[in-house]
Amino acid sequence: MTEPLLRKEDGILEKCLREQEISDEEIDFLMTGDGSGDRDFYERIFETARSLRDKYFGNKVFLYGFVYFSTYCRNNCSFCYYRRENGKPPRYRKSKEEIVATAVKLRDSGVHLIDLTTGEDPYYVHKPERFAEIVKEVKEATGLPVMVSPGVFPDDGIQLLARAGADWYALYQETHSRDLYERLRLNQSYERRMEAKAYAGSLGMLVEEGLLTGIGDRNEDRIHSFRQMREIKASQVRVMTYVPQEGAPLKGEGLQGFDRELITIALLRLLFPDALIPASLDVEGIAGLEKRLQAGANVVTSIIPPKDGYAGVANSVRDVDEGYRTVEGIQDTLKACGLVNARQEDYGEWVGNRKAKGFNL
Ligand code: SAM
Ligand code: MD0
Ligand code: SF4
Repeated sequence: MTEPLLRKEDGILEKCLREQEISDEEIDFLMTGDGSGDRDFYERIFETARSLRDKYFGNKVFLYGFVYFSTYCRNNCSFCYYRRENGKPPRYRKSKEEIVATAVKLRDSGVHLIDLTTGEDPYYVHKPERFAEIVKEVKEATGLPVMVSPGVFPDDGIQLLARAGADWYALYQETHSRDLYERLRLNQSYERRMEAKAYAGSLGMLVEEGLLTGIGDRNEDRIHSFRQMREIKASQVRVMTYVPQEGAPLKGEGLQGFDRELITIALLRLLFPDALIPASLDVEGIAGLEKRLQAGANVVTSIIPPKDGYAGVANSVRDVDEGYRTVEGIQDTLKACGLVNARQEDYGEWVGNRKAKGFNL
């Protein structure tokens, strides 16, 4: 009898399951594949990612309500539909009352967190107390944890957000390779963006870091980013495929069937087994949810109330008014993956425990 051959990836995945560190060369191997073009190769990686997710989260997923309440922006990111120079997107700034009412509606529909997002709108950047007031009222009205995604705020503004009770600061570098960063976030300081999230962490907020793929990023860029994500102690880590936009100059590399994003989601799970990892409805809408969850994600983000005039980012309108980007609209997909909505108290507990571990500091 011949012994079955131990494939190289089996040894690496075994280490991941035991939560032992794997080398950059091994990460690169998992990303590149074994050259056989074998779908099974990736399926084994996804399966390992799912086992690690199950170990920490069981079959429960968290759901994030997305409230993009101002689409004005002072920046000109080359990849973004809402960049200053683009005349195409609808520009709106919702009132505090509208925002609170939307957040309550999202809470009642079953989401676990409210993500309060804006462009870098001078109306808020120069008067951060306005953003802080919204955080306070949304927390009071919903009783849910709140994430803020305001872009780069000045330190005193970040302080106001922390004091108002913001639980999370989301600020995506997109890449940690300077040359790429400079082509994406035009005229924005790399350091200041990193410092802002570190400062938010030092005030007790949890931090979300994120990457874009399909922007000319190579394996080594993403491997470098994984290290940076660890260094800043990000508690939520994401990757999204760049979706080309009308009126945005970045051409990108096409959508590659989203394979690069999926393998990166799985690698994030292998490297950060107990972290939150989003499957965003903003990239491909409901059609792309199942494969992102099957790659190891455990949070569904970009749930948007239909017909209230709120936009997504990478896909500003897709599936929104059709009602697929809702808690109800994703239930069949969750079921197909053997997953269920967590309870609202499960999420509050997770956030509380993560803060108590000093993960943010
Ligand atoms: N204005 C704030 C900022 O830039 O930090 C908050 C907005 S946040 C919702 C914008 C994020 O959406 C970006 O950091 C990027 O990761 C993602 N995004 C924007 N445009 C995209 C696109 N065309 N394709 C994929 N992701 C995109
Ligand atoms: C998402 N459209 O989760 C949202 C957004 C901002 N914190 C999140 C990129 O996909
Ligand atoms: Fe503005 Fe954020 Fe879009 Fe950049 S990604 S243009 S900062 S809304």
